Amino acid sequence: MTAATTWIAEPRSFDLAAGMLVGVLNVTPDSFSDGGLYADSHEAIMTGLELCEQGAEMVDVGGESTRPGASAISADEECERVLPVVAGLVNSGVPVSVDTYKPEVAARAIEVGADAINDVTGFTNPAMIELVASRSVGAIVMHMKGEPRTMQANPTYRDVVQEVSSFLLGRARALEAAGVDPQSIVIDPGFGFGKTLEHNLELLNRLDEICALGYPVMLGTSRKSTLGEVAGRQDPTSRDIATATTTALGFERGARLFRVHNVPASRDALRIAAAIVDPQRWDEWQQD
Ligand code: HH2
Repeated sequence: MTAATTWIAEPRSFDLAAGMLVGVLNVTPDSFSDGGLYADSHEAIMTGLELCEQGAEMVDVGGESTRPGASAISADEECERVLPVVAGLVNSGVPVSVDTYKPEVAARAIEVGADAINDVTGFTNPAMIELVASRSVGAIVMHMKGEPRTMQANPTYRDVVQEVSSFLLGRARALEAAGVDPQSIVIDPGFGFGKTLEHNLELLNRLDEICALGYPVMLGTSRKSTLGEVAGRQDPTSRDIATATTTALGFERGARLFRVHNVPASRDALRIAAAIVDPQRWDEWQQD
């Protein structure tokens, strides 16, 4: 089955044919690569706008780190961090997804205009399913084995691609059964979430199998430790070339959404990959 080439129903629809970059904006004190960067909401909003000027079509705002070992915060605290930024970006015309697994946070983010909810727990909470079913927002369904506090303690799979695929398909079907428009669903293998380096590489290599499930696939490799280990880069901010490489290879294997911290690097990678994979696209760009 070939994956859909648009995401979310009109009028919020995104054309995915040439790929779509989603800029990461973490308003947390402790995210692994961009934690503690913003003194206030205004600064965060300015960064979100810059991500869009650089080529992101959506900004993913997160208020709680999910890095290995991170601990959870309350919904109120998360709302305090996230809502002013979501509202500021929405009011400036920027499409926003909110990275949360908490129904209270998701509901309030939708009230202030969020276009999509990015749930790293894969909508395993029925309240999250109900919420996206009752509003016409996008749903990003991610696979995670375990929970952030313990997920990297020796994760094991019989076949990582099969296990991740069947989880994602099951969650997507559950969303559809609850009334979510299939066109609103994106799936994400959850690079680095309860996976070893070998699992992450295998997921990337066999990404076409996940794309064959028929939903648009998001890739969230940006600056993650597997890339650091393979490329020999300790500092997460030095992993943007490695990230862009996975953007190009991921596009070639069928992924269409890329959640990245550094937009310019992946923007170039995506453009080159799209021009190679789809020469007609390149003809169209030349005529623009
Ligand atoms: N990765 C992170 C957070 N949210 N969402 C999706 N859909 N896919 C991902 O791979 C993904 C995600 C972790 O990265 P980051 O937000 O940069 O760090 P932290 O969790 O420390 O805030």
